[in-house]
Amino acid sequence: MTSTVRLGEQARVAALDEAVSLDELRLAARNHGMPLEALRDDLTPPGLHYLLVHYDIPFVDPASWRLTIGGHVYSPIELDLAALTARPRVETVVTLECAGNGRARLLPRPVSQPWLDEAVGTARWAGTPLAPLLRESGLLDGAVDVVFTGHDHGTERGVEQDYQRALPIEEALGSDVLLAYEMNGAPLPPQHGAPVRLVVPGWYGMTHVKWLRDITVLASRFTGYQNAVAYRLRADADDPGEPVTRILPRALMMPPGFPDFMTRRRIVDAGSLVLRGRAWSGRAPVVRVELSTDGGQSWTDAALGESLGRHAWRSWSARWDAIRGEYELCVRATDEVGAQPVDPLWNLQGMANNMVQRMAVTVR
Ligand SMILES: Nc1nc2c(c(=O)[nH]1)N[C@H]1C(S)=C(S)[C@@H](COP(=O)(O)O)O[C@H]1N2
Ligand SMILES: [Mo]
Repeated sequence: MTSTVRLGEQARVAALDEAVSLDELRLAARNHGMPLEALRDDLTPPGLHYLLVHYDIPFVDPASWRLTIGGHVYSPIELDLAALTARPRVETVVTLECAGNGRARLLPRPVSQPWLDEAVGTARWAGTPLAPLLRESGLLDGAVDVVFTGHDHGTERGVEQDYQRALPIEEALGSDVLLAYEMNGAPLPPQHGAPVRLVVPGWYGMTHVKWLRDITVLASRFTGYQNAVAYRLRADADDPGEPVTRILPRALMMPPGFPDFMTRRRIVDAGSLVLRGRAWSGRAPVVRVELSTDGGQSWTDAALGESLGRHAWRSWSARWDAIRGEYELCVRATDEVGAQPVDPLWNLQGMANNMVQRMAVTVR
C-alpha cells in the first residue's frame, strides 16, 4: 500500500444527519462563491468571482518578486516582474471552477469547503505564454511533470506544505497555458494570486496556482500532496483514485424574480418570462443546454448564445410561461462527450460533482 492511500484515509465524511460544522462554516466564510445573479455578466467583476484559498493569502511585494524555472532543465531562468511583463502578452477569457463545487450536495457529505453550486467565475486574464519560457530553459530529455509552487504555506491533514500542483509536461507545454499578471484589465488582486498566477484553461481551479514563485521540471511523477492525495476521485480510503483534471460540463441559472431572505426560494409573477444563465465545460465544447420546470422529469432545449472563447462560459436563454404554483427548476448542459448527471456521482473527497442545479420557485 502506498502513502497516497494511507494519507487519504484521513478524509472525513459527515454522518448522514450531521450538520455543517463551525470548521466548515469558517472555511465557507473565507472562501466565497459567486452570487448567482452575477451570471448576468460575461466577465465576473473580481470581487464577485469565487475565491478559494487553502491557507492564508500571502502578501507578495511585486518589487522583490522573482520567478525561478529550474529542475530538469539545461539553463535555469530567474525573472522579475518587469522581465515577465516585457514578454509577449496574450489575453484569454477563462471560466474557473473549483473541483469541490457541488460537494455540499453529496450525501453523505465529505467534510471540506462546503460549496453548493456557486464556486465559479469568468475573467479576462492577461499574461505571457508558459511554453516558450519552458523551452528557453532547455528542457532535458525525460521531463515528466512540471511543479508550480506558490508563496502560501500550511498544513493539510497533518502534512505541512507549500501549495504545489504539478501538470504533466505535455499539458504544461499547451499553447494556451499562461503566467497571468492581469485580471479583467487590472493587476491581479491579492486574493487571486498577485502578482502572478498560473492559468490552465479548461482545468479545475486547483491547477491555477496563485502567488507563483517557482516552476520545477521533474524527470519523474510528482508525488506531492495536492496531486497524490487531494484532488483524486476515490471510492474509499483504499482507492488511490483517478486524478481530477478538466472541468466537467455544468449549466447554472440566474435566479429569476426575487428571493426569500432565509431560504433563497424565488418568487416570480405569473406570465411569460425569459430564464437565463451560463454553461461551460473544460472537457469538450458545450453543444446543448436544457431546462426542466418539473424537477428533472421532462426537458426542453434552451437557446445558446455566442461563444466568448473555447474555455469561457456560454450564455443560454429559455422562455417559460409560468403558471401559478410551486416549481423546481433544473438546468443541464451537454458537451460533446455527454450530459450532466441528474444524480450526483459520489466520491470520498467530494470532487467534480456536476449534478444538475435545482432551484425552488413560487409563481404567484
Ligand atoms: N497558491 C495557491 N494557488 C491556488 C490555491 C491555493 O490555495 N494556493 N487554491 C486553488 C484552488 S483549489 C482554486 S479552486 C483556485 C481558486 O482561484 P480563485 O480564488 O482565483 O477563484 O485557485 C487555486 N490556486
Ligand atoms: Mo478548488
